[in-house]
Amino acid sequence: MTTEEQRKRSEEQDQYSAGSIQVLEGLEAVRKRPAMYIGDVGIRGLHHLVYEVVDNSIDEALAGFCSQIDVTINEDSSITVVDNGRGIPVEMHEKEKRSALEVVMTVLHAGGKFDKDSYKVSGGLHGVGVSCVNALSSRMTVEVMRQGKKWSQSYERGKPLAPVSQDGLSDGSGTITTFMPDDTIFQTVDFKFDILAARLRELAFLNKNILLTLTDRREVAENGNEQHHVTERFFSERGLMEFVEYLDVNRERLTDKVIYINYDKGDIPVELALQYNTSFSENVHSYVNNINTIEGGTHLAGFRRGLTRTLKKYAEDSGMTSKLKFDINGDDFREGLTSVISVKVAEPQFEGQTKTKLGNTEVMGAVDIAVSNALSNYLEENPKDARSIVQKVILAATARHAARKARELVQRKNVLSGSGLPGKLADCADRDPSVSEIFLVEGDSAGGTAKQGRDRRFQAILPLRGKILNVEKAMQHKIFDNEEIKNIFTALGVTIGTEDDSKALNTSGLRYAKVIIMTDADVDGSHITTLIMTFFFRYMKELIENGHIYIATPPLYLVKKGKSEKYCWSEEEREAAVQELGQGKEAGVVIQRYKGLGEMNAEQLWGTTMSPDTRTLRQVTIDSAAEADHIFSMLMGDEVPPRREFIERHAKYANIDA
Ligand code: 0RA
Repeated sequence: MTTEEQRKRSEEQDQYSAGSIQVLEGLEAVRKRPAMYIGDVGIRGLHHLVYEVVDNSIDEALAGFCSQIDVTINEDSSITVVDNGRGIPVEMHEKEKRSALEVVMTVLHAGGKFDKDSYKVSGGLHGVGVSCVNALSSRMTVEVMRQGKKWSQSYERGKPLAPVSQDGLSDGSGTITTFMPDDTIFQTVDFKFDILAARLRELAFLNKNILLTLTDRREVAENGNEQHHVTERFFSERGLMEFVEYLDVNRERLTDKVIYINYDKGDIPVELALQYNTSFSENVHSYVNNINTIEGGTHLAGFRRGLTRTLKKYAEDSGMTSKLKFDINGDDFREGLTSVISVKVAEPQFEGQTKTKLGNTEVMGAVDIAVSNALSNYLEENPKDARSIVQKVILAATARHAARKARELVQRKNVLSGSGLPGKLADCADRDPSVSEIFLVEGDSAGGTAKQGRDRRFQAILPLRGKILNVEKAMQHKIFDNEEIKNIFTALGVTIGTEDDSKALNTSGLRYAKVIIMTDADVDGSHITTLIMTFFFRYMKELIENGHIYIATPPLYLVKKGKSEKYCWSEEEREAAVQELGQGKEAGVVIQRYKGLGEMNAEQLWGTTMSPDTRTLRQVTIDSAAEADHIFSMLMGDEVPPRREFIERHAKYANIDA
């Protein structure tokens, strides 16, 4: 919805909400078509409910009245959000003839209307109003502490159970919101600690000096003899500067300090932090009113423009680029650059497929000017850093030219050699991508078993030799020189690079709807999966975003007794199988631990891991781009990381064939 439509809609709401019947109809609409309001009714939509409630408290903090927000996943999986703001107003609403609190909770888009002076920044993607959360909750309770008193009201599916009541006295002020998502609406009501933690961490970086906490009461952690609930605290004093440091934990920095720009003199506050590192990828994360603008937009365009022009001018004036035989383009200025840009826009226009692209044209110039001014000052004041940056840019331009040659070679080879498909690929018979799948298999031997076991009509196999290149640490021309990576590109039918954008991806020729990574269920296998996922994340992100990337899950155990066999994917399943087959006695039960795909024969591999009727595939999704970036930089850096755990946590468990 555009802001214009939103305004019209809320005006309509005002006219119609004279009687309570219409008001209830308003929330009925949310229950009838929840996806229209919160995006979807899956795991994403579920977590949006929490963001919505937290956003209101963040607004209160941005208005200067709230310093702490505590989020709790309760034992019964409901959510409680506590803030120490002024408390939602409870006085009589003139027009509505009932408490303002009740109006906020039961009228669509009524949030934030009572205080026209406060700077309300949330909006767009969420910002649908806490009444939507109420509508989609089987029950909800709001408690307000204000002026020494305490008020509360409870609801079921958005309907008040009683008028707002004053229940007692209070010391401080604030708002406590508790809600239980309606399990008749959501596919799952199981909140994920990590997803909420990633968002709260992001909010802490984006809004410095607010303490955010997340507690999980479903779990109890043991600490010596003491038991306590798992709580994580998120607080940032240096905001975006710390955000960039967090994203780059394991990357080697090119300059000592993060460059920080905070420009809030004009109508559009611009905050920006950037740091060059020795890697070769660009990691830019952009936000508008705390919303991650995945598709970019005018703020990002302004940033790029300001950065390119300022650095180019500095490089030319310094004479460092005078001997260069080829041009430097925009890409070169951003290789190895990690940055976060955050703008606050009063009436944001969100466009694009997922409504995460900023459209307001006035923002472009504002960001451009902020970046140019601050960056040229920085370069003048820090000549040593400036030289390092320009040298890095020259290196990037040089590598880009080498990469283009390597890439052209790859593409020419494809055109010349008939089908152009890699020799190692055992392709499927069907040419319809929508029903075809490809398994990327670790090692030639497992590849051989998979070739025997597969259904060749729709399943293709591409064996990969040993460890694949760590793209996080390699230069671009090395990447396109790598045999396994070339094979992945050509087998998938995906091409990369155009004249003006060396990383532009063309997926229109994608030959398989499902790209399935299949590796051993051991530490090495996890490492290889991580390397392949890093490659997809950096070079074929669209395939992840469009739901094409999956991880196969081979079994961990085979429990046998006589002729009876049971495959198991967890310790619990193994225990259960031992009980079942042993019938309490356990005698004669043999447990076989599978470590490698090679330990299974073709038939077993088909039955457990490849057959759409029996397998479980994990779909790879990106819940938080910033968190994924941080994790990949951590995993692929020098320190040995908990990779297995990472994969377990970040690959969504989805039996998509069922
Ligand atoms: C508008 C006005 C005032 C408070 C709030 C909004 C408010 C809303 C939420 C939602 C969650 N927590 C909140 N805290 C405060 C107060 C106006 C006044 O006191 O004069």
